[in-house]
Amino acid sequence: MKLTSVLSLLTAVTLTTATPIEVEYGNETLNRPLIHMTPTYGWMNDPNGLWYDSKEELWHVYYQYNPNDTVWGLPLYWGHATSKNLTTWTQHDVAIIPPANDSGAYSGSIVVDYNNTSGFFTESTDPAQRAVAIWTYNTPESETQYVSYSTDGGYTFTNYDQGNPVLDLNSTQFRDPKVFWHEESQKWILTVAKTQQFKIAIYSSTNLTTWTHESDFEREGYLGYQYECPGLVKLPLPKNDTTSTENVLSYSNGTLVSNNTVPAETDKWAFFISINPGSIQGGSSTQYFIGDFNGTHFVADYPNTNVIDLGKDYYAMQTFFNSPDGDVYSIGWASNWQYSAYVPTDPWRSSMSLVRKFSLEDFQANPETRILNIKSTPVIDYDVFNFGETFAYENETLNTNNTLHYDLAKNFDGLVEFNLTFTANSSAYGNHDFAGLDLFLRGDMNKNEYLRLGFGANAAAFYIDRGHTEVPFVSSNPFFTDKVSVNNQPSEYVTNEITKYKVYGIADRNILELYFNDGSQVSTNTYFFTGGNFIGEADIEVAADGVFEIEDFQIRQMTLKL
Ligand SMILES: *[C@@H]1O[C@H](CO)[C@@H](O)[C@H](O)[C@H]1NC(C)=O
Ligand SMILES: *[C@@H]1O[C@H](CO)[C@@H](O)[C@H](O)[C@H]1NC(C)=O
Ligand SMILES: *[C@@H]1O[C@H](CO)[C@@H](O)[C@H](O)[C@H]1NC(C)=O
Ligand SMILES: *[C@@H]1O[C@H](CO)[C@@H](O)[C@H](O)[C@H]1NC(C)=O
Ligand SMILES: *[C@@H]1O[C@H](CO)[C@@H](O)[C@H](O)[C@H]1NC(C)=O
Ligand SMILES: *[C@@H]1O[C@H](CO)[C@@H](O)[C@H](O)[C@H]1NC(C)=O
Ligand SMILES: *[C@@H]1O[C@H](CO)[C@@H](O)[C@H](O)[C@H]1NC(C)=O
Ligand SMILES: *[C@@H]1O[C@H](CO)[C@@H](O)[C@H](O)[C@H]1NC(C)=O
Ligand SMILES: *[C@@H]1O[C@H](CO)[C@@H](O)[C@H](O)[C@H]1NC(C)=O
Ligand SMILES: *[C@@H]1O[C@H](CO)[C@@H](O)[C@H](O)[C@H]1NC(C)=O
Ligand SMILES: *[C@@H]1O[C@H](CO)[C@@H](O)[C@H](O)[C@H]1NC(C)=O
Ligand SMILES: CC(=O)N[C@H]1CO[C@H](CO)[C@@H](O)[C@@H]1O
Repeated sequence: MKLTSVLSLLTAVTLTTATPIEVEYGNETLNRPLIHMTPTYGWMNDPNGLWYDSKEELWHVYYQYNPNDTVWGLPLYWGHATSKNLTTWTQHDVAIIPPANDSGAYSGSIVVDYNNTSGFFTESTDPAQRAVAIWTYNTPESETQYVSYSTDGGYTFTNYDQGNPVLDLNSTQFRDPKVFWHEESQKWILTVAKTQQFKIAIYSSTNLTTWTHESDFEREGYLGYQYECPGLVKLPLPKNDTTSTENVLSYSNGTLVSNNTVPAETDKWAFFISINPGSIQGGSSTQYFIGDFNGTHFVADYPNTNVIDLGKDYYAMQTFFNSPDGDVYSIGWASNWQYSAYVPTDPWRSSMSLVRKFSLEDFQANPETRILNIKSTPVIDYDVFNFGETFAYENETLNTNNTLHYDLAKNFDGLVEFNLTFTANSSAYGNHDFAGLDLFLRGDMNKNEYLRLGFGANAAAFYIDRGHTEVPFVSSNPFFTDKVSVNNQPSEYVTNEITKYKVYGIADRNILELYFNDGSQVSTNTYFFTGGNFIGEADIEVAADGVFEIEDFQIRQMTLKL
């Protein structure tokens, strides 16, 4: 068919008025997550400036914040929250204020300048509280890097007016500086995105104000439309046997070696880059590379892209500066730019993920190949909760005629966690069967609203179906993917036919985090039920006989102690 005839066909179509996508508010304030940080009101996106104050033993989280609307807009501030326990959060006044109403204090990071390398501090500021923020000043003309410092433990900041901007490339696409202290070279290292050149520039400094360009990490992995929010962290390599220091696995050039004839590496560097739009999942996500950093250059061991969270709602991940013992803790923004402006919450929009601790593990990617993988462990302080009854089930083969039903609706507040360990027997189903194991988490007031989670043995994948709800946004927004899946590796190959899987899940009113095989893979997805319709029932069903054995299932409600 010629182009002209296509055009004439198109013009023949009668146009009708499109149905607008509407945001309908009901009882949404009832659905504010309990332990996923949200602003009290207004719009929130990227986490910024994560740091730990070792004097006050207090964790600080800042974030991209528009207090004047529930959608992104200028002026854009740094909102601020703190936590003692990384589980419940206290909101504070805005910390960084953009100098003009048509400008933004865009994403950036905070370091603790113990040694006063910047000269910003006097003896009156405790070394553990010498917080220096490096952030992007966005104006209609340019994006440049600004420095501000705090002498009151991170609540208010003073701009370094004599020296700002500290980096200016006369560019409108130059942002998201993340700074850390590189002990080996005794220098500050800054990674920053030249977003639309697909480059992460690496700079070094001795005083946080004069920066020397060292290298660019460019065009690696998945590109999408642009690179944002870089981050470089050191992680110790896993030990072969946690009970013995003798059996440390040896790695050489990123490859596991089974003898000690080559010097063992003790750690690796992970380089994080966020992509938006155009990520693998659609919209926004965060990828990473594992390799080495020598103070000037990062070199990846392998060119493959790894995705830190396989769900639809995890972006702009950052790590904390100065966490105890050098452990790596992170937070991601639990939304997706494809639909973040429309999600039905009010008077606030968006939550953060739970804090996660990262570690490297030797991961069985498939039966032939092991790779280094970042394992994510949720950080939850269980002292802050009261618990409902735990429903448990052990070592039973599930058949099509024995559905498990749990009535959880006692003491419920919309926060539920579960653990499920099961095996699947590949000799017990045929190619025509859909060998599925379903976990339904149903609303208590309206059981037609539910999450359907489960494992499809034929596809060796875990599915998440968040589409069964009466909230109009879920059915009307074409980007709010109702079904998401994770290519699910077994935690153990029990026999040739039998494989074992583990999943831990935590559902917090409108956000579900799933950790597979103790955190080898993670999937974070928001979901929306009618206000107040909190999860009150769970069912497990299977679609094929003799395939699945539940080795362990536990589920319980949690409420916050007052
Ligand atoms: C958790 O930390 C917050 C401060 O961020 C505090 O208000 C709360 O009492 C703590 N909860 C518990 C149970 O320790
Ligand atoms: C502070 O100075 C000490 C001693 O010179 C050095 O070991 C340490 O790495 C420095 N730390 C920072 C964050 O500057
Ligand atoms: C900055 O960039 C703009 C737009 O590309 C250009 O017109 C201007 O000359 C540049 N200014 C400098 C100082 O390089
Ligand atoms: C920061 O360090 C650079 C290079 O050593 C130096 O030229 C500059 O004057 C220093 N800045 C301040 C404010 O001390
Ligand atoms: C490390 O491995 C990569 C990929 O196999 C190879 O290209 C590179 O030459 C190796 N480097 C060293 C120092 O052995
Ligand atoms: C790990 O340790 C076990 C003994 O605990 C040993 O048999 C095995 O070879 C080690 N694996 C590697 C890769 O070093
Ligand atoms: C030990 O590992 C190195 C690197 O993989 C390899 O070249 C060497 O042949 C191995 N030696 C033995 C005795 O297996
Ligand atoms: C760091 O690595 C780069 C790339 O491999 C190399 O060119 C550079 O010389 C190294 N620098 C140091 C200080 O080792
Ligand atoms: C269930 O099976 C697991 C794995 O075979 C075993 O470790 C556990 O003791 C069993 N539990 C019960 C109650 O039989
Ligand atoms: C269904 O349940 C009955 C009674 O408990 C049992 O005898 C039968 O074996 C079950 N069916 C299958 C396929 O296991
Ligand atoms: C709002 O929540 C209350 C209490 O849970 C419930 O009775 C009411 O039906 C809800 N209203 C709407 C519009 O969902
Ligand atoms: C332009 C505008 O409305 N700015 C307001 C945004 O919110 C902050 C904090 O409440 C106000 O101080 C600004 O005036």
